Amino acid sequence: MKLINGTACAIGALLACSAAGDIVVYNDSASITESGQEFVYTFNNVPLALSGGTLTVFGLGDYSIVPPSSETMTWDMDGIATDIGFNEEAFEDPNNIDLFQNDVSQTWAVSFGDMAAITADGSFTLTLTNATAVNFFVDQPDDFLAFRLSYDAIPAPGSAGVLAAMGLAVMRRRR
Ligand SMILES: [Ca+2]
Ligand SMILES: [Ca+2]
Ligand SMILES: [Ca+2]
Repeated sequence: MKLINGTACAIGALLACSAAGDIVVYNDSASITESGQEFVYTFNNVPLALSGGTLTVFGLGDYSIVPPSSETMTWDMDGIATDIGFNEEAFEDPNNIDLFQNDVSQTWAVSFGDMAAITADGSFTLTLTNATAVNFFVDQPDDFLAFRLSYDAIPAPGSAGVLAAMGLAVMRRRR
């Protein structure tokens, strides 16, 4: 799903709405299933970044920080930016971690340099991969993993920005 401008600003309480560019937001989510422990999202017609990005990954599942936990999630964008979650800030109560199911939410800042490199070719692929220790449990069908990426994009009339906007318009019409 793709949101632009006003919509993104309205729903993103944490987002600063800049007058300099267009805030673009990409988000999606998927259930954690027996075979679904890797989630690949590719976006095309992506406007060039004018700022660093903010990536939040959140979900519900068999994540833990209890040592020596290996119940982790790795995210990667185009092989350019990557990191591993979730740290103790991602848990509602780091001192009371459930063995099998926890709410998690962690936010990373992606540097301007990385965002510029990632968006330079007009597309990006975000991959979320659960460690093998993150189990699927039949009695936890509501387990999921989701993300939201936002950044300030160059509004470039007469150039790539317009082409990207046209692409978005086409995508929206197809819905
Ligand atoms: Ca566990
Ligand atoms: Ca790219
Ligand atoms: Ca486990």
